[in-house]
Amino acid sequence: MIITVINPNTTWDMTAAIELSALAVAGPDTVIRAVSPTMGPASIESHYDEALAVPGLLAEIAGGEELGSDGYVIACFGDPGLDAARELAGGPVVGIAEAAMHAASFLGRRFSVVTTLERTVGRAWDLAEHYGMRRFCANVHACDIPVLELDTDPYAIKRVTDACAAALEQDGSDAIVLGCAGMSSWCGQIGEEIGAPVVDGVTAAVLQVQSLVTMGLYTGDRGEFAPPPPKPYAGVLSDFALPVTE
Ligand code: 2AL
Repeated sequence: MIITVINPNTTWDMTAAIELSALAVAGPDTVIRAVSPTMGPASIESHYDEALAVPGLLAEIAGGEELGSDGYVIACFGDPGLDAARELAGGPVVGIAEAAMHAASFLGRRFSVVTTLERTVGRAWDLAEHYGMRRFCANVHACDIPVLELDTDPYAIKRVTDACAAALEQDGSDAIVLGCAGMSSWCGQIGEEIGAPVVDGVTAAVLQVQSLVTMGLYTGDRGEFAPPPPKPYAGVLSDFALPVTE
């Protein structure tokens, strides 16, 4: 099967790291296509970034459909464009926040989320609420590192590890959810250091999509998630108008 893993920001170094995490867990019959949009923000850490990442992300879903992709992962912790992606894709689409929170709910009574900037905390809470995960979520903590500095600041892993250890302690939680795809490669190391389960959404989502595809499951398209009705789109979005079928 082909799983397209979309890093919805346009930083390809980050996409390459996400690809390695995905490959580390993908089954022998799974091909990982790790992609980034050709347009959009370099990182996603505001509502504005998130909104403007979605057109490029949806173009990648459309491209994946043309190539016969069996399922998709949206590899950004805000799960941008998830519902719209489900309208476009034939196969299942899973966001890393929803996959990580669901996985963490199996690991104890409550989990703590450790995200990047303080301003992303509200979005993580909104998603926990939206997914019915709020009762499992003890708290959401920021480590105050911008997304792109995760890769350039040599102390970033130490700061994130310390934030995870402090979150466990303060919240009395059983597990940690990493709140950014850019933290994916640190998951095992942080888990060893803090002595608690640490969930990375990239691997959780890849395995979730792989399971759904293996089970022959896909987004139901009889109602809300049916293909969007075709109509003209104006201006720079004119290419996003869906063709009239039949
Ligand atoms: C993210 C993420 O996963 N990718 C990105 O660009 N921003 N998440 C975050 N909490 O900042």
